[in-house]
Amino acid sequence: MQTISFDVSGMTCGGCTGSVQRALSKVDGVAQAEVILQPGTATVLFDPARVNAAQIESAINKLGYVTKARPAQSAKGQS
Ligand SMILES: [Cu+2]
Repeated sequence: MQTISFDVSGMTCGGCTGSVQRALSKVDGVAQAEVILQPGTATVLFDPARVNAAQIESAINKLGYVTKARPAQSAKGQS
């Protein structure tokens, strides 16, 4: 399992985070997804043998949000 964090922009309320989270958890190979409204991040635990970062990213893009994977491997988004 691998963790990746994405910056997600365009989310404005809890409905947005909820739909991103639902979409991510439907992606085959994603074990867990945590979406935070402020500052707009999605942290995804996934199986790299079944899905890659680009596929996860496109699942977010399909909802209309702009996203970019963070280069850092470890998730430490709780400033
Ligand atoms: Cu919203």
